[in-house]
Order: sequence, then structure tokens, then C-alpha cells
Amino acid sequence: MRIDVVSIFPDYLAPLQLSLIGKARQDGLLDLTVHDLRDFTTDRHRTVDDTPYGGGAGMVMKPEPWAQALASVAAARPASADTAGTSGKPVLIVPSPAGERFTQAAAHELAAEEQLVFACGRYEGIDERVMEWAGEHFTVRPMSLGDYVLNGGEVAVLAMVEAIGRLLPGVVGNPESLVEESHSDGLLEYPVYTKPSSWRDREVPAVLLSGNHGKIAQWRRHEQYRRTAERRPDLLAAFDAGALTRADRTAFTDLGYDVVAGRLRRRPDAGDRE
Ligand code: 6GU
Repeated sequence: MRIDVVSIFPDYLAPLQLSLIGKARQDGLLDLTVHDLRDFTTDRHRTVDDTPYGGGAGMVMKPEPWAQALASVAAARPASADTAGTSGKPVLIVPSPAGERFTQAAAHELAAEEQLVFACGRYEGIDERVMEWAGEHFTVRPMSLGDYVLNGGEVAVLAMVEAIGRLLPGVVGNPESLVEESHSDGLLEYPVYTKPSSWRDREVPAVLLSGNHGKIAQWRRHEQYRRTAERRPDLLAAFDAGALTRADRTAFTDLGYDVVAGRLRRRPDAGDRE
């Protein structure tokens, strides 16, 4: 996969040289280039922003440097993209709190692309006409990490590149560690423990020392249910409860949920959870 990141703070992306993603770049699994938006300006001051039409606080990023930068990276499309890839055009991801939510499902979709381009906005954002114009060359996807505001797209790009990059073939050594993760099955992950089995008067749950793999798998599944009900009950509305075993169904009943037409429904009389 090829990734281009355009930013006025290229140094902000330095962590992409480290750890798993840095290794993937060294191994040739990921071809990632960071571009300085100011290299695509033509004035002496390398200006990238101006005041907003209509007034208001802050500054807006000027369109022309963005058009120059994006045309340049679109022209550098990898040769493999003519035959492979899914969308035909490279995908332009614009990090923004006003974007669609970046989820694990989105990470999987984007990991199947040949080329991703990230446009890091700063200030109040990028002139909207850039996103319209870019549609001729890219599939444009404004994307948000969640409902809070960052100062610019760079930190969001670090998160998204890590989430996407670890899904590329060969990046994570043991592909099994991709399977049993939070969110891949719509539930949060179960708690984990390591040695010693007794630590500061706290014991590892006995079932994990039992050697009974069926019991352990069931305990872990029920811990996933409990955690998800406590911390992220919103996820349970989408959970497919159609094929649960009797024991699994009972675990949900104990948490205050009934199964109705293959879906979980919170029982109206269920008490407050602690
Ligand atoms: Cl993707 N960008 C910015 N600037 N702020 C955010 C965000 C993205 N996601 C949440 N807040």
C-alpha cells in the first residue's frame, strides 16, 4: 500500500517511523511519504491560510496549495493500482470532527485500497472547494475519530494509519492476534492476566488455571458481555444474538437483557448497573 500525508507540520508524523508501522515501511509492506504543504506554495512567505469569507474567528486554509499538493500525489499513483485496488481512484481522507466516524470496519475497508492520501487541516479547516475539486481525482472521505476536537488532523492520522497499517498482510506477525480483538466481533475484549497467579492478595480467576478450554472460552465470552453492557451498552443494539447457546443467553439475562427476534433488548425492569 502507498500512503501520502500532506501537512504543514511534517515532523508531527515522525512517530510513523517507529514500532510496527516503521518496521512495515522498512520491510517494504508500506510505502509512506509525508509532504510539507508549504512546498506547494508560490509566494515568498509560503502562505497557507487566509481570513474566512463571512467573518468569524480563526483562519481558513487556502485552496491552491492544496490543489497543487493533491495533484502531485495523485500523479504518483502506484502502478499496481491500475490492476488491483477497489475504488479505482485513490482515497482522500480528510481528518475532521465533522467527518463520518472512523471505525474498525472503515479501517478494514481502507486497508484494501492501493493508495490513501491524508490531508491534514489546521486552523478552522480547508476551503470547501478543495474537497469538491478533489472528487475528480479521489474518492473523498472526511473522517472523525470521535466526538471531540483536536487542533489539527495530524494526531488523527497517526491513529488511522496505525489502525489501517496493522491490517495489511504481513504487518502483524501473528494474524491470530487480529481476530480476537475488541470491536472485530462487536464486543469489547475480555480481561487478561499473567504470572504470578497471586499478586498483592489478588488472585487470577480460577477458571483460567483450570485447563478446561471450553470453560475458559465461555468465561471469556461472558466477560466480554459484562464489560460491553457496563461500558458500551450502545454496541449491544447491533449484536447478533440469534445463535447464542443457552448459557450465553442466560449470561445476558443476568445482565438485564432479553433476546427478542435475534436482538438484545434491555429489560425495562432491569435495575441500574453498578
Ligand atoms: Cl479526525 N480531526 C480533528 N481535527 N479533530 C478531531 C478528529 C479529527 N476526530 C475527532 N476530533
